[in-house]
Amino acid sequence: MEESGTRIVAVSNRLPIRLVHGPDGLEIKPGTGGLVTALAPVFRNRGGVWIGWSGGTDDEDVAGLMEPASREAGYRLYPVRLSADEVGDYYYGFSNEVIWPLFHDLQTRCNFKPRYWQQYLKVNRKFAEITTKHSSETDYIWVHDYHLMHMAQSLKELGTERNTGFFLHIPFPPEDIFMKLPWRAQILRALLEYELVGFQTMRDRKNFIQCLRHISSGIRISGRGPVVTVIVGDKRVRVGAFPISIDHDAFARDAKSKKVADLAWYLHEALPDQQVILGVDRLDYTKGIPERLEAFKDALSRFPELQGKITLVQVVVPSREEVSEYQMLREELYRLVGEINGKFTRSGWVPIHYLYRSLDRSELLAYYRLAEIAIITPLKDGMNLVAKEYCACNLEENGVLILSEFAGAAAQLHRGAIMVNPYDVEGMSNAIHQAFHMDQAERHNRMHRLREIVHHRDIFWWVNNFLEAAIAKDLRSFPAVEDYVPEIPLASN
Ligand code: ADQ
Repeated sequence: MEESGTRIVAVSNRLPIRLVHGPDGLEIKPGTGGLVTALAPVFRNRGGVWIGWSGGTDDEDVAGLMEPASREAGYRLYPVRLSADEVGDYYYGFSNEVIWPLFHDLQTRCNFKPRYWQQYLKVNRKFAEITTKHSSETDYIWVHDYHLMHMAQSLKELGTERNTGFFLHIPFPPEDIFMKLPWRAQILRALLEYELVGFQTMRDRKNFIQCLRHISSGIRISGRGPVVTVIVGDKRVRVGAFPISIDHDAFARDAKSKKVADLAWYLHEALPDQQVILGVDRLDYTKGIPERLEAFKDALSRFPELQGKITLVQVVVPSREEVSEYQMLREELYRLVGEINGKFTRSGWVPIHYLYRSLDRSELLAYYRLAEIAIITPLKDGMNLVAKEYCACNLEENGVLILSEFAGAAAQLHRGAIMVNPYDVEGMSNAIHQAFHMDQAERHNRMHRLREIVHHRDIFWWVNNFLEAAIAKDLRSFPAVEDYVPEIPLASN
């Protein structure tokens, strides 16, 4: 690959922006998240490109808004326009009713409609066409997540020669679950069309390689360590584990700000003489929220000394609300919170404070800072960034992290956290009791260890690792800009 001219072309289902209906019509607002923060400096210096769906349907004309947005961002944004049918069958259908539940080991929630698969292929091809149009042979095409597993193959079908890499943000399931997928062989073969396939953990990488043995008896593995080469017939594909992370320093710095510190103090003042136990999740059945509420109820019953002394602050961010399963989960959570609060509330103490909304960054960081305990218990999760964000913001190093064994983050954080099985209600309830009584010395030892890991293995480490495996380059090849702001400042802001 030509060294001096390499641009990175990121391709993901969604562009790093949000469309909002303002008083003057449709407006573009910046997206947030670790990926944008990490990739933006690379793009601004090397003229990178980001391709993705804007979030609207094609009756909304977003193309005109992209020009000023790209100018401001310092890199190009190209929208993929999707029709309402495509959004229905490719996004809500195949991506979220087939791959999402299956890859989180919840196969009974899958809806294997053949129509979804056809639309998935069609939309992956559409992404490939737009990528072909807006990239050249010297570019590196970095494709993100389960919506676009077929894209490298679509590029080849179009005759487009590109160096391509793929990163899966969600888990890769064990073979006995993956093999339920009617299109299992097509998906595996499509993934082998990438030059590099990245997973969150070694467990995911192992599952993928085991599944490959089903489509080819003669696969060979060459190399050792987190990135190996898999040889299947005449194909050689690099396959690696790259645990994603956060911009640790930005979280720690912002958590230290006066605004966050004041807010944290103010919020905790309203809960005097209590330990706050914090849960923060997107509304999703994979996050294990009902099981966690049951565990909290069990802890209040079996360990009555906790009553009046501990408050669960559960933040749930609305997500995929158009889908009936998510509406049912929302109702179930309201019912459970009502039941527990109805049973235990007494004058001056409400056991669960339930926040069903998106928080702004200061408010989220204030909750991270003030909570004595964080409880993060997904049934399965690719990584779980909330766990890392909590540690980064725990400046006093006196918080306790209760973490599910089935979060990808467990592979890195298991030594400092209290590990739990999210299906084991009594086990989680015991963990709450243990965290509540943990002395300061043990809290400090554990949290110090956790923060070291999150500090050293941050989002820049992750981008470096992936790029080194992909194109033998790291972020130093893309010089930093003085005025870099870790958000896309868009004209319409
Ligand atoms: P998610 O399933 O979305 O991501 P997670 O990793 O926890 O899960 O990220 C959630 C993000 O939302 C966090 O960065 C958090 O700060 C933010 N957030 C949470 N609550 C919020 C609130 N109330 N207001 C505002 N923001 C809030 C998928 C995979 C994960 C994987 C990531 C990254 O499912 O397993 O870790 O991608 O690869």
